[in-house]
Amino acid sequence: MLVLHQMQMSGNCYKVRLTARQLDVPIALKEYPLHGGETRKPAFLAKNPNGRVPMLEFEDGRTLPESDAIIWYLAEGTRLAPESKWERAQALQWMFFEQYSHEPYIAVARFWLKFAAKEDLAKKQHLIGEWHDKGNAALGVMNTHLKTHDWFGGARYSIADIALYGYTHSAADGGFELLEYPAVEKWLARVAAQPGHIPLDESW
Ligand SMILES: N[C@@H](CCC(=O)N[C@@H](CS)C(=O)NCC(=O)O)C(=O)O
Repeated sequence: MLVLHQMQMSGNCYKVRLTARQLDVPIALKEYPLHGGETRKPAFLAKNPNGRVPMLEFEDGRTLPESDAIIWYLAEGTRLAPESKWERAQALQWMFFEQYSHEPYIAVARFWLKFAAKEDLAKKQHLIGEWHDKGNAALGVMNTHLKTHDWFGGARYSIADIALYGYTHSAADGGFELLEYPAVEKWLARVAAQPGHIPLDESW
């Protein structure tokens, strides 16, 4: 069976659980503590030299890190993968956007504001303004797109939506005000209404 090395509260890991659940792909979970540093130890680094989860491990020993690569792999050839060459390129466009312009600010603000110890957050205080400015810029870009489109990867719900949902739905944890982005709020509700949807904290 596939094994997902993960942290339950990570939005990147949630993307993989949500995709697997909606496609009925059986996976087992191996949980790592949020603050344990376990993924930076030699046993894990031998499997993913980048020292991060999520990482999918196959029965033959192959390993695949990076949330968006994993959900792309799981979705290939299924209803969650966009059908046409143009839609697949659009999905990739938004998945790269998520990794470069969205996750580094919205996920990082959430991690430090919700999960870090107060004394550690104090050392990052000077960065919060930049996280919020750039995260709000990303939410604004999404809101503009969603004024004229229902989804991010073409005509229907796909892994591009899952990639962006991972941290957008929990952005309030990082101090973002989603009421300012009404088209994003409506899209969040559409995603949550998809068959087989599970919340981030649902046990496996
Ligand atoms: N670009 C990666 C980011 C992965 C990432 O930042 N993982 C975090 C949890 S969300 C992690 O493993 N943190 C532990 C560490 O950095 O030691 C992805 O999308 O999978």
